Amino acid sequence: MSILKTDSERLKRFLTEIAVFGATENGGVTRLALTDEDRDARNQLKAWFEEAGCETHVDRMGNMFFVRPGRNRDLAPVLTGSHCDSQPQGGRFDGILGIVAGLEVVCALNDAGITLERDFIVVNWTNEEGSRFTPGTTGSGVFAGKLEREAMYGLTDRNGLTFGAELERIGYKGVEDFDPRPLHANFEYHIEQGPVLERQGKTIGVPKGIVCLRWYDVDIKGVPNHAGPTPMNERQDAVYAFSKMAVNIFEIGLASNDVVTTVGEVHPQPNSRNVIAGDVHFTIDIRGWDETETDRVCSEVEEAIRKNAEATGCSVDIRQTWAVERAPFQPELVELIHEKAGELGLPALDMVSGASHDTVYINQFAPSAMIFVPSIGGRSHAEVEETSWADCTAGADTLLHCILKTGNDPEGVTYAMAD
Ligand code: HGY
Ligand code: MN
Ligand code: MN
Repeated sequence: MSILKTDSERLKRFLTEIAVFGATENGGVTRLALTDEDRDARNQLKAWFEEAGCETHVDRMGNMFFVRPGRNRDLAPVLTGSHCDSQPQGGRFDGILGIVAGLEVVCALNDAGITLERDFIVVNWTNEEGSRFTPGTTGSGVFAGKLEREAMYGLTDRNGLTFGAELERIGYKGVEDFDPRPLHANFEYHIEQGPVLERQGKTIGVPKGIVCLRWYDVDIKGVPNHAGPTPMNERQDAVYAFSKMAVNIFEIGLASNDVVTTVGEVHPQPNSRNVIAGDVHFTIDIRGWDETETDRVCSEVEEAIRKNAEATGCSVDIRQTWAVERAPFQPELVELIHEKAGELGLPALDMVSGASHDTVYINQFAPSAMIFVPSIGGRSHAEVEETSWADCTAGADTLLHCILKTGNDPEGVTYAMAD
């Protein structure tokens, strides 16, 4: 008997049609959390899942749970899902692939007339990216009890709009506390967002976990002055101070064989070509698999910032605004992904996830693992982000078989939490 497969044309249609919401002229998407584009994509997902026979639950963080009923609804459900929001000028696959592949699994099971033993839930987690409202993985973080809902409602974007008001405005501030826990197993399917699978010629990535992460917000204060008459040796130039800090931050990351350091946002004030900047606000993203080395790098970065501020006559305020511990995945589920990829004839590779995902929090209350597929050129968080349709389907087939197995686990089968 041939092995059950997903429908690649239907998956391609889902991905292509959902990419319309926030589409950019260069083939990417800008679908920031809680914008009209996010709302429209959410509405489309809801319509598709309900057409496929799923129940929809929206919790108070706007997390959307699409439930495909199983035979025995008292058993702990199996979960998949990811996020619908994107980066500005982001890619058409990051996050959304995991949700529409979950939809395709629902449809493939429907086509095959299969009712799983357990409920199967596909989730759209709110604000994974953290670009418009910081921190990221807000929906999953509140659900995991690691972020405080009222504090998240108070987050503001650059225009002073709050998370809570925007969630209400788009109509996704749910009133119920839908909570399907305990969960039997969670698989998040996602593009790799790096170069490893493509360089190694592998189709399925099987991360052992997600790196730990530290986010900083830094404010430099210099003295704003005229770009002309002010003598060079009398300047307290916040952009000059920032530039020296940014070089150090990059080089500290370069020197570490595990940790990466990124300055993503830079906001000089008044940002005028003939004014010496008085203020610079910038952000730092630091990640590594080894928590001790990551924290050592954080200390070295903080020290370099202070040293450069002093050397340029500026003051500086350094705040660590987010920290997430490393998420090791459930070894039996990691093994299951390898087993299912093998049955499908798909070459698989053990790796670490350098990108963070909602599973960094889901992993704290459900046995979890992730399925990766290659990013062409290793590019992501950019409009050129691309994964071949064949690889998108290969990952969806792997997800289908992981859900088929765990969704039919009889009562009494359990997976210990990863330690
Ligand atoms: O930043 C991340 O790693 C995720 O893609 N938001
Ligand atoms: Mn993502
Ligand atoms: Mn992302």
